[in-house]
Amino acid sequence: MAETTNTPVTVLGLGAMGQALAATLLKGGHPTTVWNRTPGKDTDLGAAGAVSTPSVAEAVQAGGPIIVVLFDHASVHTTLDPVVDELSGRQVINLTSTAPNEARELATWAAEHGIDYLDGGIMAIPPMIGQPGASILYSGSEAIFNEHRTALELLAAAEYFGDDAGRASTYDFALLANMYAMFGGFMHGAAMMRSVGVSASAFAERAAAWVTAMAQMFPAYGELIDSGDYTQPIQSLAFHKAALDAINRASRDAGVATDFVAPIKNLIDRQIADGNGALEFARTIEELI
Ligand code: FVH
Repeated sequence: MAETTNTPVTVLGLGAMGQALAATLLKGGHPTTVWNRTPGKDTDLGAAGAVSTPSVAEAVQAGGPIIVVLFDHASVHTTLDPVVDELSGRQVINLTSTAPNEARELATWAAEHGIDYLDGGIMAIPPMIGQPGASILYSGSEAIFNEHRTALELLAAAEYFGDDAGRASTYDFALLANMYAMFGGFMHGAAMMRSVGVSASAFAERAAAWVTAMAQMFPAYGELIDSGDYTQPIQSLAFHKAALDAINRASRDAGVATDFVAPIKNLIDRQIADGNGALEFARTIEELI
């Protein structure tokens, strides 16, 4: 069924993200009903035309898809379990960050109760919602995705990854793991620069440019990893061991703890101990699986 901007939408959860999503749906012309556990987070949305309800049961009566954007997997069950009968035959789009198996559990729970379920991983922070650069990754019910794609695209670029409800979340968490390693590297670098009187702000621009340039290596690493042949290294494990050992010494001299870089050094050291020093650095992935 093709969607119109008149399609009503319910948003459960008015944290920073829920408020951003609801405000964008309202702006896009969707009659929007909102609910939050703690009252008082609906003031701006109410002024913008949202209908705020005191109970989840009333919120879901509004019709249309129900977007859930709560703290975690447990809070989704706490919120939806009491209204499970009212949800039968309805469409739930869960944008709460849940681990892949938690998303799959919710999809199974939904199916057992006659609820159509789409899971989503938000790759954006609240101010990015409705702006270029934001994306939301979906998996689970293709019917929900297709029917409401226009509304979903209002929020962020929308991409569908198949009927395994845990797949979008796997992408989400894989990308977040990438992000946290990158942020950790920045903290370490900024701590080193502080030892020579350079501010983190001054370091930030240079670090961003460097990380952007180095990210160009991902496709080459991807090809190597997929081939499973590490015998023609771009740079060997022995090369990277020398670099990590030097970073360790430099950090120690600067009085900087090595907590962020130690895990990667440990992985390389283990590979070297196994006699793989001449092989490609990307072989470290084989230590993880
Ligand atoms: N904010 C962000 O940058 C990230 C970006 C990527 C995706 N995440 C995920 O989105 C979910 C919601 O995030 P949020 O930013 O809205 O989070 P908070 O502002 O902390 O709001 C949390 C809402 O959850 C409600 N809540 C918490 N526990 C319960 C519960 N047991 N029962 C019912 N509701 C609950 C909370 O209500 P209240 O504390 O105001 O009563 C808020 O509405 C999240 O999964 C992120 O990982 C955002």
